[in-house]
Amino acid sequence: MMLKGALIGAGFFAQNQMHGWAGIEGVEIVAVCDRDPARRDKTAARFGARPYADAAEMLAAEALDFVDIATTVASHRPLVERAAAAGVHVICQKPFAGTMTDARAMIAAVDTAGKTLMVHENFRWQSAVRAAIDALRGGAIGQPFFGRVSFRSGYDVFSGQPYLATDPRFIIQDLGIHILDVARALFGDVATLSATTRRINQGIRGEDVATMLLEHESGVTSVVDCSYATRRQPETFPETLLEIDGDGGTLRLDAGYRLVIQTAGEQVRDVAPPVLPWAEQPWHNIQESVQIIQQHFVDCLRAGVQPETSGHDNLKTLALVEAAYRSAADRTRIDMRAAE
Ligand code: NAD
Ligand code: 89V
Repeated sequence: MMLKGALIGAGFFAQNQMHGWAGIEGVEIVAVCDRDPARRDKTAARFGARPYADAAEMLAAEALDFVDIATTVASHRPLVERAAAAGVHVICQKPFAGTMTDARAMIAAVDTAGKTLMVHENFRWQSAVRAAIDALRGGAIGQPFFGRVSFRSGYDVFSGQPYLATDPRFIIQDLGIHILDVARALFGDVATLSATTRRINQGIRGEDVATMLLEHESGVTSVVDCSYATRRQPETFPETLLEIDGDGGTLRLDAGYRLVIQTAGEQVRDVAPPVLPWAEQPWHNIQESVQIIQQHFVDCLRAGVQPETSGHDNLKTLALVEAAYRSAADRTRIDMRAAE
């Protein structure tokens, strides 16, 4: 059966989501909603969907199976609650919520409606990152005991996403959230977290460097380090680099999408993502993961199972974000069992 969806928020990143949907069998995006007339009309015309200025009007007029919310965080709660009241499944972009209270309210609304809620937390679905996750889960280096999950760049993200320069919170809320989620996908849930933050670029409002130390319930200690103030060659945006030690060997995801596994011998794999026909370097890595997470959502709906990054799951990633800001401000180590 064809699934009918609608996009809410037709801005910078949503174009990738529309391209992604166009490549997924059995899904049709029939409507596009944005308050900005130029954005909604352009996106609707480009992808052959009906344009709407108002989400409530669209939900009343269209017979939808799901909505894909691609607005920034401030509008997520009213939009998710409205979609839940209309009885449709929901995908919502990260950061899912600005507070744990908002996150819990959205989860409860969709649960009450008996529908599925997935947070568009796509970094763990990047094919290179997924190759590392699969190798680790498959026991390639035995039991891991140390991990570094690292994203360091000097790329100008502000021209495409100007709000990143003016929001009071920057790198942990926007990017660290992905990297913390990858650490959870690799090493499991977190027992304690401590963090430091810095602002190197004085032209922005929030922090652009964050270094976090995580003790996982599995016994792994990981360092999650993020920077948009790192000028180096090669510029690795938007690659997440990994360094993992296990009792049977080491695994690295190196710059240039090189997966290196050293045990008795060495195995080197090129895990570079394809550049999809609509994608462009260097964003192709993220763009491919959009289509992969969308396919995961559709597969889960059809199978009647929860997506990996369901609302409930994402609460744990959001709690790490909150804990990192608190730890950096108070210079304390946060016990996550008390923080969720
Ligand atoms: P944007 O500002 O370019 O686009 C958001 C659009 O939503 C705007 O056109 C705005 O008019 C519209 N909008 C806002 N409230 C609305 C409402 N109530 N009803 C209808 N339309 C509304 O933002 P962006 O850069 O595209 O980012 C959107 C989200 O995507 C952010 O949460 C961002 O963090 C996330 N993002 C995710 C990734 C990723 O890889 N997962 C990458 C980039 C951005
Ligand atoms: O993926 C994201 O959420 C983007 C960026 C890579 C720029 O941080 O906002």
